[in-house]
Amino acid sequence: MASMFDAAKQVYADLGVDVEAAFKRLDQIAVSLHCWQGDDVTGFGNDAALDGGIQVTGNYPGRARTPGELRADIDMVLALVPGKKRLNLHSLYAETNGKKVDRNEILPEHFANWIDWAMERKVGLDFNPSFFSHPMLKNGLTLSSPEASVRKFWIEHGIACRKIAEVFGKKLRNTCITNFWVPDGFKDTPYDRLAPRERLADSLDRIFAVEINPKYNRDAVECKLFGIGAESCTVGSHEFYMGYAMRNNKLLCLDAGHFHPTEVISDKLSSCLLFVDEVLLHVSRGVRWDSDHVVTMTDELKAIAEEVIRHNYDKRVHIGLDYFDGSINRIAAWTIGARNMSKALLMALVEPAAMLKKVEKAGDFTSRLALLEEVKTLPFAPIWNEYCERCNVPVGPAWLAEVKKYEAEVLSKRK
Ligand code: RNT
Ligand code: ZN
Repeated sequence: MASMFDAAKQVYADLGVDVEAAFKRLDQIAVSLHCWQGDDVTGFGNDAALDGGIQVTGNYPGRARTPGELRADIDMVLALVPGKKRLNLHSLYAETNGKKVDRNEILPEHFANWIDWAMERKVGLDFNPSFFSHPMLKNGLTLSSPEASVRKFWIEHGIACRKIAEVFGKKLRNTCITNFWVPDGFKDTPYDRLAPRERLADSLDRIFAVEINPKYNRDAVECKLFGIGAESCTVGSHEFYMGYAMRNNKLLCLDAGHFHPTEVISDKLSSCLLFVDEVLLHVSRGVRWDSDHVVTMTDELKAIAEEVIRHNYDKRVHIGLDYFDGSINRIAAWTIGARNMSKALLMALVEPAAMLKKVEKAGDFTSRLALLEEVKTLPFAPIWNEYCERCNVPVGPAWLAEVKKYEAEVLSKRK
């Protein structure tokens, strides 16, 4: 194995690529694992079915049903994915000890177990208010509802979540990124598209008016093209949030599945980051619609990673995963997507950057195309395997055997 790595390393060195430097840089780039892949976005103590225009399909056995099961499953994923990781929680994952605590009343203490868990593993936490799967989502609207009482409830929820996030950041000494995604939209064509947008902006202003130290928490806003049952107009569209983030100094969240099918977020990064300081990514894979399929090694995934690496956005782009597949082993789904994200970053890190820059600058587009094509068949696998080995995670497909064992010993017993 070592000799294959050494040979591959030399191939890259001949192209001016420092593989050891690539490893070091990758060690510093965190990928935030979305807790909701483990239980089909169900959460705890929540009786409402998943709504808000998102959907999980499949009923593969072994879904995590309790906080303990979910944390055990995430531990499994942490042991299979190389590189730096964070955990992204939704407010749905509060632990209230069987007590009914409504969303506008959740407190940091309801996340005490998660904080302990994160502290022990030295992983940062990210957070999300949950504006769905709740009776106060009325006529498909929350923060943009015409009913003041509905808006008030969700504004309180947003504020409660930011206060929880602040505690995450403070206790873990690691800035939390809180993402606001609001499903609000219309199944059929509205007459007035402006008023709901004015109300959404106003509600967000009220949520963000509460001062939280940015050292502990920073907020992101996520746009969307459409959801199931909200096909004709989404209140929080791309233009809405691009404008909101720019004016209010928020992070812009770009979800790979939230645009027209031929539109890609990789191309948006260099534009958005000219005008907003930081971006949050929801790396996902939409198939025909925002279907949140497991992240695979697509051209777009590679392009997203390339944009981050080529423009040195390591600190300005926060990488999170966002998909939910209940049709296959959920731990495998998590692992495949997370390993692919990390792998795509490493691929981007070992591009012959200096050569590519040089030929492009010289206007030699022939060489640029030739090089970009040659790169595709360089001996990357031994480089990736070496990285996995150094991170103490399984090399190659060996992770799958561990998932199968866990399935036999743990998941299959969950009835
Ligand atoms: C929905 C958004 C949002 C959710 C999660 C669960 O379209 O992508 O990010 O997937 O918050
Ligand atoms: Zn998303």
